[in-house]
Amino acid sequence: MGYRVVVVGATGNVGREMLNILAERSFPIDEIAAVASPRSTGNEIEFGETGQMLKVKNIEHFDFTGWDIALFAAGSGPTKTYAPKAASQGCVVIDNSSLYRMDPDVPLIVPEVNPEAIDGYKARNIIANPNCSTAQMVVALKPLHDKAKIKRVVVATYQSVSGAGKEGMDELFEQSRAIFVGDSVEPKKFTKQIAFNVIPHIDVFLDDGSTKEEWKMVAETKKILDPKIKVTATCVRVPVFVGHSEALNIEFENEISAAEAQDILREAPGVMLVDKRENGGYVTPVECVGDYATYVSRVREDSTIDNGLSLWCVSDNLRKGAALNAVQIAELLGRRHLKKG
Ligand code: 11C
Repeated sequence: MGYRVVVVGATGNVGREMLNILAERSFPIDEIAAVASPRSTGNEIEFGETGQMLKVKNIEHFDFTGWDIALFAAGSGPTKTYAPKAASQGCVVIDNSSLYRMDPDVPLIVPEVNPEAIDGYKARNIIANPNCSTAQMVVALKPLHDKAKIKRVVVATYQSVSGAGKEGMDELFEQSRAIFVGDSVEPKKFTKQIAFNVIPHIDVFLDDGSTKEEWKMVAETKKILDPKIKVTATCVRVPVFVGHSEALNIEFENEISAAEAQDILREAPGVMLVDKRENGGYVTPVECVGDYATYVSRVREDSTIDNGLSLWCVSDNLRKGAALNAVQIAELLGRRHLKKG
């Protein structure tokens, strides 16, 4: 016996990956519904590579009664209207938007890091999925924090355009083509040319000069991992289609050598250590696409501070950063709370 599962925002980058990953991981499903905005209603979408075609249903008329789990990848606007509706109709919402992440009555979960926090979901029947750049970072940080207690993290991100949705991917493709054929380049989704360039700006600016993407990495890390950890972030968009990269500098309370960190990371859940200290002995974003792991490379001691390490971390932002983490939350929910069969 399986679950009745709804994917809301099923036609977007993350919604499609949710369907792919549910199918890939053989999530126990009795019935699956693909739901989206009226614009996509009636379109057909494949449920992973199962051959099963799903007719997209209109979110405006969808009744969540009798459905067990809704994976939302719809953005904050539609989520604000439809997530509370689904939750009140008895369907547990796992939401990928930023809307509920900092709500004290909504658990913010990365299953490798804080699985026990899911037990608080009943307050609102909603569970939040973190921002992609936070998810991969905390997977890498957690085992190191357990060993040597992290005091402070300085992170610079190199975030792919798929984080900005299909429009972001189209813009990189179109601008690259335009530059090759000598056409003019018009930024639309991004604030400046993204092809052959980098842009130190993701999400809106805040009063202190940081951006909301940077704030999310600070606030979400505290909620998921440890409120005492200080994080400072610089988030940058780079001309990569899929896969976010991060350069981390970590200051620990206790001593930890690079070799110890490598041994810990080699065994850590969700982490794949690829750290050969030779040409090509590290992972780049194109190599992580379609994978589940958070790859860690370039682990080394930082001799400019006491107990400091630097490392490089790469993951598929549409998978561990979004859809995979949401499906892992659904699996965790099934194991701990919504047992079937
Ligand atoms: C990006 N991290 O790469 C963003 C996308 O809060 O879930 C995800 C935004 C979020 O643009």
